Amino acid sequence: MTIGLDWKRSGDYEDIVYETVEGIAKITINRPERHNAFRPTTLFELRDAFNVAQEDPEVGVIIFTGAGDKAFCSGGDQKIRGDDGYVDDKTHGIGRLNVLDLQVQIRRCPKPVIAMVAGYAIGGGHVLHVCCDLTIAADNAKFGQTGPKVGSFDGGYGSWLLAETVGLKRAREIWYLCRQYDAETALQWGLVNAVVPLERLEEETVQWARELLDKSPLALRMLKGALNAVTDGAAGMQQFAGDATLLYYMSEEAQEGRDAFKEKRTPDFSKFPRRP
Ligand code: S0N
Repeated sequence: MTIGLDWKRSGDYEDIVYETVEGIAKITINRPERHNAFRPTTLFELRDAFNVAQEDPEVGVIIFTGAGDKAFCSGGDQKIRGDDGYVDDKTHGIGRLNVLDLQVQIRRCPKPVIAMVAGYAIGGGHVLHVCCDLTIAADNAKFGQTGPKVGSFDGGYGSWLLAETVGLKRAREIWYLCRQYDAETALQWGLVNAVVPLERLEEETVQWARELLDKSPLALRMLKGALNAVTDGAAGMQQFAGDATLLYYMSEEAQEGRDAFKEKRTPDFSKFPRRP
């Protein structure tokens, strides 16, 4: 499944692997013995790794995946689920539902995030791929929700972003019936962008990443913000407005205001057009 790229590993993580090559960051959940189910520690580390990738000016695209070819992620680790969320040695005995923070972080990351899915993307793991910008699936991928079977549900992105992606009727079917869907069905439903043989999964995903790296990073940033803003309401508009301010800061017109303040003079905006 891996191709001959010289991935450089960094970070001191227990549950995940962080690697970079040629402007691409790859973040891998590394708990194959539990089909890459996440526990609070996994999510703390994922949040850190996504932050590292976002802050690294060399990184233009993030690939999010799971170790091995059996699962992308099987959701919350049911074996450490307590009575008020998930508990491990990093949670001070308090149950956590901290996958929600990661979902928001993926949405707000201004760089494209590609889910690279081999095997199961199930439960909270399915929601994570839905939150990613693009999904490339191996031909062995299986998709589905399990909430009503195992006593959980995701009424946030897991519900309405899924409905936006595949339509309301199909989102209801996926959640209510807890069936599993193969990669071809997911492709037909618009749940994934491409399906490739398992042995070509990383090669294809890296190819998509390289194509993204050839594009204007600011245009991609604005498009991601625009496409998310409709679903994310005020929070999405706040991010999009922040990006508009960033673009304005980069203009001579805004810089005239800054320079005039620093030079203790009246700003001269007369040379800037009053655009129709
Ligand atoms: C994926 C399934 C269908 C694969 O079946 P298969 O191929 O028969 O393999 P298994 O033998 O079942 O699995 C192999 C080993 O992996 C362990 N394992 C698999 N999944 C999990 C898991 N989620 N947690 C812990 N362990 C897991 C198996 O137990 C087995 O190991 P051994 O043999 O040692 O026991 C099948 O495995 C399956 O159905 N898995 C469970 C899928 C599931 O129900 N996931 C949880 C769904 N719920 C969530 O994700 C919570 C939602 C959520 O995160 C959330 C939403 C909104 C707000 C907050 C939250 C939050 O919780 O934070």
